[in-house]
Order: sequence, then structure tokens, then C-alpha cells
Amino acid sequence: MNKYRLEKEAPIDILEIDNTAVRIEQIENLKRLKEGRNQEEVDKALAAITKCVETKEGNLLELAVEAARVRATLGEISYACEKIVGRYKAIIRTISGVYSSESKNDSDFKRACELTEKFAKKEGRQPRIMIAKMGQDGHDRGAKVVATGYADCGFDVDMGPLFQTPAEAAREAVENDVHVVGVSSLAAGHKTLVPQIIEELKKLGREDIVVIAGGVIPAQDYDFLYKAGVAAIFGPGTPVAKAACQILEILMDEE
Ligand code: B12
Repeated sequence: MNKYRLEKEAPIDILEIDNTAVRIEQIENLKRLKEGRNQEEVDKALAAITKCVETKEGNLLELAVEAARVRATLGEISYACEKIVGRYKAIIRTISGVYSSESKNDSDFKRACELTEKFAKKEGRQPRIMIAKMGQDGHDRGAKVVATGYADCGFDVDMGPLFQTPAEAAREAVENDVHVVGVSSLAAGHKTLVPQIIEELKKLGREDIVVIAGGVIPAQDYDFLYKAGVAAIFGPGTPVAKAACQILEILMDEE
């Protein structure tokens, strides 16, 4: 995807965040906030929001500001709306044929198609990959790009929904009997979520399912992920067909 790649990328100084510590701290903050506020005022403000959404009468933004002033949380404010209108669910739409029509003369694309055929002949079915988006990471463009590309190379592709937990993603991968789970991570959750999905697959007795990762993952975290059991990592700018070939080689080596 990126024609102008450097031979050697200069290391970038990156702020390391301990996700688990941040989560614990935030839960503590919420607990303290809830203990210190007037619950009656909060309930009243939230009920006014629900009524406004239901009747479409009043100024929702004004009511949300009032609720925040009495220390209702963002989650509580949105839940007050959700009671009436439900929660938005992104519809996953993947398309096919775009990648193949652009790449039909590309040698990596041709090789990826040959390798999927070879795999299918040997295994009796196409290589099957699930692209997983876990945690609070809403960046789904790269995931959709690779899902579309791999499908055009001959993979059976399952696209998991946004915001899955590692346990949900692992369950879906097992139910669909995939050969590979491809975690797409762009919001710095990889060091927590990737080891967790590997653990969940183990719990389900499917440590044979290969786990790979892609997205914005700093080079200094690669070793950590490899040690956790990831078979390959693909960063921004990775050519889709090249990565497909590498995944197929890993799969065929495993057999
Ligand atoms: C577009 C974008 C958004 C869009 C996302 C739209 C969408 N529906 O996807 C919007 C505007 C919503 C957004 C929001 C945010 N973003 Co943003 N976003 C980006 C941006 C500019 C480009 C991502 C992209 O689409 N690239 C194009 C696709 C095709 O490339 P890709 O995803 O990297 O995928 C390629 C490879 O990585 C690999 N790959 C990816 N997944 C997989 C999976 C497998 C299995 C394989 C094999 C390969 C693979 O293959 C792909 C093809 O080469 C990046 C910066 C960047 N240049 O990466 C920041 C970036 C990811 N965002 C960032 C941030 C901080 C945010 C916000 C938190 C900002 C905020 N304060 O609100 C929010 C978070 C929202 C959320 N809940 O997650 C940071 C993340 C920092 C970090 N990881 O530590 C980045 C890196 C910007 C930065 N430098 O700070 N963002």
C-alpha cells in the first residue's frame, strides 16, 4: 500500500501506557465520584434525559450538561438515551472484487492465489481467517481492507464485529473453525488483548489456531507479541498480497 517505504525506519520514542493500571485507576475514580455525589439529583437528571428522548420534547444537550454538572457519568448519560433508542451497531459491509481487479497482474497477488489453491487442495477447504477487532478500538478501515483483499486471494474470511472481548473473539473463531485469527489493533490495546485471545483459544483447546496481528503496533512491542505466541505482525503500509503469502506459508509450515 505504501510505495515509498524506508529501508530502515528510525526508532520512535513512544509513551508506554499500562492499560491494566489505567483501567484500575479509572474504576477507582468512578467509585469515588459515585460516593461523593447526590444520587437523588443524578437519578432525576437521568430520568429527564430518558423522558426527553422518549417524548422528543426539550433540549437533550442542555439536559446532558445538567446531568454532567451533578456528576452523572458519560456512560450513565448515554445509557439514559439507550433505554429508548438502543445502542448503535455498526453494520459490517465488506465488498469483493476491488482488490483483485486492481491487482490481477501483480506477481504477489498471483502467488497468493496459487498458494490458497495449493492449501485448499491439501486441506479440502479454503484457508479460513477471522479478522478480529477487540477492546475499544474503532479503527476498522484497515481490517476491512485486508478482509476484502484476502477474500479476493481465495481465503474464506469472517469479519468479527467491533468491540469484542478476547473471549468472544476466541469463541467466534472456534465456532467458525478458522485456521487463523488476524487481530487488527490500532488503539494500543495489543499488549493486553493479544495475549488474552491466545489464552482464551488455549482454554477452548484450540491453540492450533494461528494468531497474527496487524495495525499500528510499535516495532519495540514486536518481541513481546512474538513471545506471547503471535506468528507474524503486519504494520501500516504492508502490501496485502505479500502478507497473504506469508500467512499461507505459516499455515502450510504448521501442517
Ligand atoms: C483513519 C484514522 C481514524 C478514523 C478511523 C476510521 C475507521 N472507521 O477506521 C477515526 C477518525 C474514527 C479515528 C479515531 C481515533 N483515532 Co485514529 N487514526 C486514523 C489513521 C489516520 C489512519 C488509520 C487507517 O485507516 N489507515 C489505513 C489502513 C488501510 O491502514 P491500517 O489500518 O494500518 O492497516 C494496514 C496495516 O496496518 C495492516 N493491518 C491492519 N490490520 C490488520 C489485520 C491483519 C490480520 C493483518 C494481516 C494486517 C493488518 O494491513 C493494512 C494494509 O496495509 C491513524 C494514523 C495512521 N496513519 O495509521 C490514526 C491512529 C490509529 N488514531 C489514533 C488515535 C489516538 C485515535 C483516537 C483515540 C483519537 C481521539 N482522541 O479521539 C480515536 C479512537 C477511536 C476509537 N474508538 O478507536 C492513533 C493511535 C495511537 C496509538 N495506537 O497509540 C493513530 C496511530 C494516530 C496517531 N499517530 O496518533 N482514527
